[in-house]
Amino acid sequence: MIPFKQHHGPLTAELLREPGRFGLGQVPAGAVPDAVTTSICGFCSTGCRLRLHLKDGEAIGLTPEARYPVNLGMACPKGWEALAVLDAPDRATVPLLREHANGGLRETTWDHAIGTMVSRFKDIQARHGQESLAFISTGQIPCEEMAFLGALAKFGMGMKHGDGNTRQCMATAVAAYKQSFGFDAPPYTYADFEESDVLVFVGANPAIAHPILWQRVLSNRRSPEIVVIDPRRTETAHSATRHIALKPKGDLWLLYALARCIMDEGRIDQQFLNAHTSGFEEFKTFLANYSPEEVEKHTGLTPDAVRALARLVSDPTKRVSWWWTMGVNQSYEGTRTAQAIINLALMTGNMGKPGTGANSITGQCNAMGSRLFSNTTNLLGGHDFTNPAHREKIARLLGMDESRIQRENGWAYDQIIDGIERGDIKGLWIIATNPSHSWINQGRFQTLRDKLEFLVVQDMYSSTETAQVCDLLLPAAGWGEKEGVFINSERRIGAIRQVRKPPGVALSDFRIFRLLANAWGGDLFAEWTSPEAVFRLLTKITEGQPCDISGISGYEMIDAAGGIQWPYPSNGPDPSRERRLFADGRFYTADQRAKFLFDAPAELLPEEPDGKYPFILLTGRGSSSQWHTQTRTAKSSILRKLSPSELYVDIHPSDAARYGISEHDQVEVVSRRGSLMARAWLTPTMQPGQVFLPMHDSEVNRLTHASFDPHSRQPSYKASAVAIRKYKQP
Ligand SMILES: Nc1nc2c(c(=O)[nH]1)N[C@H]1C(S)=C(S)[C@@H](COP(=O)(O)OP(=O)(O)OC[C@H]3O[C@@H](n4cnc5c(=O)[nH]c(N)nc54)[C@H](O)[C@@H]3O)O[C@H]1N2
Ligand SMILES: Nc1nc2c(c(=O)[nH]1)N[C@H]1C(S)=C(S)[C@@H](COP(=O)(O)OP(=O)(O)OC[C@H]3O[C@@H](n4cnc5c(=O)[nH]c(N)nc54)[C@H](O)[C@@H]3O)O[C@H]1N2
Ligand code: SF4
Ligand SMILES: [Mo]
Repeated sequence: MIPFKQHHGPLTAELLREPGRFGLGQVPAGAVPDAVTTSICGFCSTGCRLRLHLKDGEAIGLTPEARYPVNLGMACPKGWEALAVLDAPDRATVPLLREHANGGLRETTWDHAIGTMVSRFKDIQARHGQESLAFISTGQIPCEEMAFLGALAKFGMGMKHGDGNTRQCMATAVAAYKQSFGFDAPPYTYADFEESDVLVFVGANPAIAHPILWQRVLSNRRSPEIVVIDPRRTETAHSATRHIALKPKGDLWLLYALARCIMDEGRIDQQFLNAHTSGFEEFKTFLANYSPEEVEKHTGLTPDAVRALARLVSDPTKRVSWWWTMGVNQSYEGTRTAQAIINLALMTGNMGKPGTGANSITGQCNAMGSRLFSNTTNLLGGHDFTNPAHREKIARLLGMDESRIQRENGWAYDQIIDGIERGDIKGLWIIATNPSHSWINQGRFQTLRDKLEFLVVQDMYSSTETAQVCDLLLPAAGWGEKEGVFINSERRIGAIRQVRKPPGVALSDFRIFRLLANAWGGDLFAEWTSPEAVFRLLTKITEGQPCDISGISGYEMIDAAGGIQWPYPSNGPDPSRERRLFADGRFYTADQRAKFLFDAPAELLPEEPDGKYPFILLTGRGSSSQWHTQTRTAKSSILRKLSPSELYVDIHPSDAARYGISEHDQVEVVSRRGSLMARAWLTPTMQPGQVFLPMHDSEVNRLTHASFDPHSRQPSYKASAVAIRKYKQP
């Protein structure tokens, strides 16, 4: 059989324009809808709005909304298929409980499930201390639900440690913005894709991962230069005007060399620097050792190529915008890399104006919401657990005693995992994430299962790798079966609606949290009666913060406005439909100046390739129709058709020749931690010495090497040492 691998960029672009090819997105023949409502898509952070066509209150089809300022009538394959993935035989329809360690999961009632969870968790706390419970949350449930979860776990149940899958994803951007700007504040609006003269994508593959944003780039009428900095010649790089094929993790060296060239050639915006930044003089001194010649061995780029790029991104007649995602965030030095991008935007004055900015594109549909409301890294509403005034404010607004709020930050994801290994964490609650597949160096994660006395998983599907090993599965409603708000990459708040009944006795995460809050005891959550009631509470909590949305009265206002970007304070909000931050050059730091932050890059990768493991393994998104661990997208026959039918590994033809590997051969990919089998896909889009695996296969994270950024503690999924060999049947 010849394995199938798509060239998704052009294909997707073609399909986007021909929605007729997606049968399921549309209203089936013969069915006549009697009403329409709207909802933000529940996959990626683009935040496209969909029109749901209803019959008797149930959605029977959908179409992308033409007048929404985000997607302008477009949707990618996942959006079109959003309803199809709800009807799957492995939906979790009833609570499942493992009564005995070696027994199977058995159906039970909600009463028994919730009662058991509460008694097991309380028993663990009584025997091992308050801090022996932890939770792992998500960027994929609405703000109201994640706020409820974070508040219930921390203030209600007294957990100190809780983190989310956003640690795998956005933690670096959060840390970088907080340190540089004083608040986690991506400054842009999507119109900037169309307003730029030069767009630089660093470690980002939007043609695959944010296809509708990529369509916005393609509709830029200013004949922009589009630069893609990525070791691979990705679908995005193919359609860009310039591809900078740097060495993996050569980014920090390259970005410093660019800054050095810009400084040497006197192309800085001194006026902006003087008025709105601090630390530039120190940065100038630091740059002494970063000439393009000095960094060449780390970037793999010629000094001429670096100088030419430096001229392009510092052209004072051009609007230059910088965009980054996981090629930057998922790195052991991601925070400084993101800040090196911020530094370049600042020193060239590309900030706060149309078509500019140092812009992190978010990943999951509500990762931006989790950054403000998950109550994990930040206290609710972008506040700080260690700040007494913040604790007092939140306690007052929630009508509770301040002593319920932890005074210190809890552990990050990897520290929670270490805590399990040490025996400090005995009970774990995982909501809307699938770490047995997605966490780095998964083998280790899986061995920790037995160290937990009680593992609760709350998911839409009972078949996920993590659900399979839990003690209690709480069946959750998914997107389309509940309501709330998401915040997209450009800080736009949009509402999702219930258009389907959850299957069986599955409940929305919101209702599950209510059941738990009641069963746990105390009356902290008496007012948390509905998602919209909680939304109103959250708007109050943000008052006075950079993300102040106290001017938003409720869901109706959001819908009518076409989504609302934060900030939207109650006094004098700017009502424009598209708004960017920092137009006035005032940042959220104490002196209102943006900070130049920098550090010397590491000389070596955390796991350098060597004689035994000579290749660098890159991982990432494989196609527009696959979502992460595939619990959802694998359920649509159309999305399955648009995805590769087998796991493949991209290899440069010269490497394949050296190892006697031919196209479509079975290849073993081996790291110090594990191995897997994949079909060889020989492609010059790879550089020699590097191979690529899509993250959607459950085995890929067996190989990855766990290293972390010291500021953000985000895992470095994109640089592990591996070997490849042609598989020979024994
Ligand atoms: N179809 C689809 N779309 C998605 C998702 C999905 O699962 N499927 N997930 C969503 C989520 S949560 C996220 S976070 C985003 C992720 O969106 P992206 O970050 O765009 O996706 P990735 O493929 O993970 O990584 C981007 C690129 O980083 C490159 N890269 C690897 N190492 C380096 C390096 O050292 N330097 C540089 N400059 N580049 C490097 C990789 O080659 C890859 O092309 O996508 C979102 N959209
Ligand atoms: N090697 C490698 N690994 C990676 C990455 C990489 O680039 N390379 N990327 C990382 C990144 S950026 C991310 S974001 C993570 C993603 O990793 P995960 O978060 O583990 O991936 P998902 O498949 O999105 O998992 C979401 C889970 O929530 C369930 N779910 C969906 N909606 C709901 C809901 O409304 N309620 C409940 N209760 N459950 C729901 C889904 O069924 C699914 O099981 O993967 C990370 N892992
Ligand atoms: S681009 Fe993202 S938000 Fe838009 S339809 Fe696709 S998955 Fe949904
Ligand atoms: Mo992500």
